[in-house]
Amino acid sequence: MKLRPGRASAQAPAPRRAPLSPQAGEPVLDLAVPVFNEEKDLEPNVRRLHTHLRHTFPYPFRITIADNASTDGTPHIAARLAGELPGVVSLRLKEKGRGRALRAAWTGSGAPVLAYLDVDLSTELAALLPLVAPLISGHSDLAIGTRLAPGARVVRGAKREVISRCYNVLLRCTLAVGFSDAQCGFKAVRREVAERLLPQVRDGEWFFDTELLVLAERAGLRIHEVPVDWVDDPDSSVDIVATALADLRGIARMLRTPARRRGRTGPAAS
Ligand SMILES: Nc1nc2c(ncn2[C@@H]2O[C@H](COP(=O)(O)OP(=O)(O)O)[C@@H](O)[C@H]2O)c(=O)[nH]1
Ligand SMILES: [Mg+2]
Repeated sequence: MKLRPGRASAQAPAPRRAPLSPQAGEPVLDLAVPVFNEEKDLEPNVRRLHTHLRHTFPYPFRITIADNASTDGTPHIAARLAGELPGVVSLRLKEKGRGRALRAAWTGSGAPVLAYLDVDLSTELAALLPLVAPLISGHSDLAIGTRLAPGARVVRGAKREVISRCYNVLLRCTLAVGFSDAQCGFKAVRREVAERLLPQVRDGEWFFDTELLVLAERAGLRIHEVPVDWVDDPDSSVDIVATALADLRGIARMLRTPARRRGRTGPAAS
C-alpha cells in the first residue's frame, strides 16, 4: 500500500509523544519574533504580544526578538524591550534571512516548544494557544497557521492571495505535500523535533519554512493546522520575484533529495 507522507497508517498508528511536564519557572514556550528594520512595529507589537501571553498563556514563556542586520533603530528598541519586559530577550545576527534568525533563536533555547510569529501581528493572537497546545499535550510534532484551510478568515489583496495559492498548489504537485499553507508566519515545533530536523534544513531565508515542513512530512511527523484570522500588512519586505526564484530552486533541490529519505520513519527519537 502506498502511504502519503505524513499521513498516519491505519495498520501502524504512530506512537504519540508524551505530554510535556513543565518545570517550575522554566519557559514552556519560546516564541521568536523575527525582525528586519521594524522600528515602527516592534515596540507596540511586542508589548501587545507580551500582555496577551501574560493574560492568556497558562505556562511560563519567553519572547525572543531575533534581528538580522537591521540598519534602523530596531536593535536598540529590541535591547530596551529585553531590559524592561520580563521574559523578553533579544538576539542579533549579522547576515540577513528570516530562516537564519529562526534557527538561531530556536537553537539557543531550552524551551520544549519553539514557535515564531511575524512582528506585524497579521495573525490574530487568539490562535496562539490552539497552535501550541497540541505540541504541549504530545498530540502533534509541529503546528502551522493556515490561511488556506476551511475556517480561516483572511483579509489580503488579490495579488498576495493568488501568489500564495499558486505556491501551495505547486508544492502539492511537485513535492506531494499534505499541508495547506507553507508560508504563514506563525508556526511551532517541539524542541526535539527541531533538534532532529534543523541540521537537515539548508535554506536560511524564506524557503526555510517549506523545507522544514517537507522534511517533517517525509519523516512521518504530525503537522497540526490552525486556521487563522489574518489581516495582511501591506508593508512587506519580501522581494516577490527573487523569493519566487529562490523557492523554485528550493523545490528543485528537494526533488533531487534521495527517495530513501522520503517515506514514513515514525516520530523523532527523543
Ligand atoms: N530576522 C529577520 N527577520 C526578517 C527578515 N526579513 C523579514 N523578516 C521578518 O519576517 C517577518 C515577515 O516579513 P514581512 O515583510 O511582513 O513578510 P510578508 O508578511 O510575507 O510580507 C517580519 O517580522 C519581518 O520583520 C530577515 O532578514 N531577518
Ligand atoms: Mg507581513
